Amino acid sequence: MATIRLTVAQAVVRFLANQYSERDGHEQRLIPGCFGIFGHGNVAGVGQALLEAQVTGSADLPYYLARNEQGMVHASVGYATTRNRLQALACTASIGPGSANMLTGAALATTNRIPVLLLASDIFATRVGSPVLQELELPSGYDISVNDAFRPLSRFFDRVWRPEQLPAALLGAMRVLADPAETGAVTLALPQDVQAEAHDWPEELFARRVWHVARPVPERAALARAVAAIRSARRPLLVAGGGVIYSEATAELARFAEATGIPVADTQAGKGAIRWDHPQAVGGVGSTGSPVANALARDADLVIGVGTRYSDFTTASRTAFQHPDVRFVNLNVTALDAAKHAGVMLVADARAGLVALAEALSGHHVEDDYTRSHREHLDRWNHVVDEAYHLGHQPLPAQTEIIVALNEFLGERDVVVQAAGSMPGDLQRLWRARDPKQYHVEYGYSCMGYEIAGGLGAKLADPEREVYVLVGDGSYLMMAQEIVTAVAEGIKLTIILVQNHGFASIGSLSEQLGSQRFGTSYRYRNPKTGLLDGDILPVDLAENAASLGADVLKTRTVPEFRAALERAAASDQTTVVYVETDPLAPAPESEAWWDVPVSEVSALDSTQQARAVYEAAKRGQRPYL
Ligand SMILES: Cc1ncc(C[n+]2csc(CCOP(=O)(O)OP(=O)(O)O)c2C)c(N)n1
Ligand SMILES: [Mg+2]
Repeated sequence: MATIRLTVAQAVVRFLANQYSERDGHEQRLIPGCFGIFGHGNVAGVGQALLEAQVTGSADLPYYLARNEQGMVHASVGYATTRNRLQALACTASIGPGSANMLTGAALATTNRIPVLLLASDIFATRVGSPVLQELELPSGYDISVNDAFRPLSRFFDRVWRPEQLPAALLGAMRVLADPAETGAVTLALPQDVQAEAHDWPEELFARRVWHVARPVPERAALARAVAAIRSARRPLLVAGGGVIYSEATAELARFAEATGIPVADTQAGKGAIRWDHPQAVGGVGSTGSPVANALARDADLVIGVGTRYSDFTTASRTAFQHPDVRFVNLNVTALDAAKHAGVMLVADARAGLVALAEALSGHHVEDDYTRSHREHLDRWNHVVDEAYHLGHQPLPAQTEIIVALNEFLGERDVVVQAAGSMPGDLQRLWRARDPKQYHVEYGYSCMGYEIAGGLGAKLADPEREVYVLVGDGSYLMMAQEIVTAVAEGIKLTIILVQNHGFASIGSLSEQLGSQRFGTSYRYRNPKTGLLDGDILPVDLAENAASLGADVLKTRTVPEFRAALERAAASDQTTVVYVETDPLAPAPESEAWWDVPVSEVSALDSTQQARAVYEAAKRGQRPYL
């Protein structure tokens, strides 16, 4: 057996450079690059291996230096989301806090079912010098390190204590990354001494390897059950989730909707699965959805979930579907999701499943009355949205006007990126998506700080598209540092920084729940009230962005904002368009609920009143058994 002598880290790099994924006959690199931040634990292991690969040309694994480890995992998720999970990036971090900083990113990736390979550096396998700097020393076991915290967050976790374990660990990691049902964060914990240790590897380890990304087809009996349920439904509603987009099943979804007349609502991850102006599209469903989709959901006797995990936002905390006999048919590549709400399980790839359903339902069409009723409702809603588009709110614009101006400005293939705050709700209600990859809102984990980093990854994955990041001031303050990475790498982002001096989202939620906007604005502490309701702080986030190397355009009105978008589009530099908005401006309602428990006993009137409202809403919650 021919062997090659390399360190463990050199072997990892060479192996990763030779992995490919394939779906529908198209091949691409499975791991086309690596983000990283070096420290002890990876600087002389994986870091040396990446350097050697670049200098000698022995392996092709481009390296991107990030500014925060959480940010680099977000960027990788942005990348893999854009590539429909066919490609993922690796992330290398130093031991202790460097790797621990990736934990939030791991949770985000796994929650959203997006692949990312985390190369977490670990304490010495030999333990000769223990405890090393940044080692968590637990009296209960010396083989536990901070990296064990990745176990519940990873779809695959392995710690390579010895070089001999590496080949199996690498193959296991690739299998999970490329499996649409299992994918998420994959963590390989690499002890710092093992990374630098040499070993004789079989040459075959580095052969070009292609991982087939499967499109499982539905079982015939399951298909028959699903078809029977759909044929017998009078008021079916299809809920399109992110799985439709990842599976590239949007054309098949449109055909299915046209052939059957079944209306299609979308989720946050699924927006763009159907064009907003498709005759069967009824907008977002759930807590932040459109009243049209929510009215249809309320009366639906059958919900056909395709590629959705039915988060509480989608089901309005299990109040969205109120028909006494509502049933579910769930087409999903993941059995976990297909089984939800005691649904008829159709475990399959979204595209393969939709094709099979369309074929088996040939000639079937919902009654004309049903189609007519939702069309009228939709026309009324589109009128409401048009009005929200041009509110003319004074003196500061409403956030909805900014979103809408952006929506109107964006080209068909341009991308909007968001994650947390009040914007995902406004976006789900108002955004008119014209391309499956236009709406990039991370709302599985809804992580403040994803926006800029995720946008960086999205742009890296598809440089031909213009990427517009919408970020609130709170989220900007949590994680703006990847602007520096964008500037250094010459990756152009247009970042719209929406300043409203705190948490418009949680502020309004707090008020609604009787907590009086407590602790949700970024203001001076007021000596009179003892609360953070004093003057506005002397904080200039526009200057902050400029200090990170971005071009900055400050705007105060919608026309100024539009002009700034024009200038940003004409530039090839990362540009921050700064805009102040009124956090109290009105926005159209979803007419749907979200379950956030209110204190059962309280000395505050506001809380008692909110509790009464909460208890009434809670009675509408259904188990869907
Ligand atoms: C990392 C993280 N911490 C806390 C939260 C809870 N949270 C959701 S939205 C929000 C406020 C967001 O503020 P900002 O970005 O300014 O957006 P706005 O609400 O003003 O639109 C908070 C604290 C979260 N989603 N993510
Ligand atoms: Mg804010």
